[in-house]
Amino acid sequence: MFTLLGADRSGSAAIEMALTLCGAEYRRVVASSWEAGAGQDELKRLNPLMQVPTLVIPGGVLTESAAILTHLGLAFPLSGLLSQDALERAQQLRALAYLTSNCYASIGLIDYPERWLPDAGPDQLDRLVAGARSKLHSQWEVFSDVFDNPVAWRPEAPGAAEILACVVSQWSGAREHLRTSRPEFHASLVVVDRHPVIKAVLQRHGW
Ligand SMILES: N[C@@H](CCC(=O)N[C@@H](CS)C(=O)NCC(=O)O)C(=O)O
Repeated sequence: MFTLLGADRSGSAAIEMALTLCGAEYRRVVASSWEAGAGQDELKRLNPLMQVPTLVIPGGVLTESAAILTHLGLAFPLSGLLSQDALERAQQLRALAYLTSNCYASIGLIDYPERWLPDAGPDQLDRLVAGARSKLHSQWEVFSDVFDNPVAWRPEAPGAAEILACVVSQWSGAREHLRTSRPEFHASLVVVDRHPVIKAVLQRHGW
């Protein structure tokens, strides 16, 4: 039994998708840094950064989406989250690391610019957000150029990388940007969206 701390329209949606593909039982606890309550106190205890997704696994706590998805892929080899082929899996792990260290990190800057520039005024913060948003969109273009190939990207049979890309691309205008700048990749994300497990979670989150 797993316990997933998360919130609507947050990155915890990707872990819900993954846990469902694993056939794993889990309990959801509504928790986030932006909503006070019992869940937030629990989150603070488990993850000093107070970020979701945070997953309680038998014997420990996991944070960081790439680590959570990799752990689930290894623990549930039949889930299809990670390929059994070493070369394909290497590209999938690269995609997960790319998504979290580039795209997801830019979202943190866009959402909380004051954490990077604590003394800045509103104009400077607006400029930082605009710059981070433009950087995010170029990071998505590079993701499409590098990973949209048959070894790394399987929209018809989504695994960990497709799931995380599906969720992280919901934010900060990424889908709208890709629709015009990388239409084929955008169309492949729509294929991921239509997978029954993914579609159900997207709907539950109001996407
Ligand atoms: N590096 C983390 C980032 C997680 C993250 O930034 N989560 C957001 C929600 S989507 C969050 O909890 N932000 C609240 C905060 O930073 O205060 C991961 O890969 O899972």
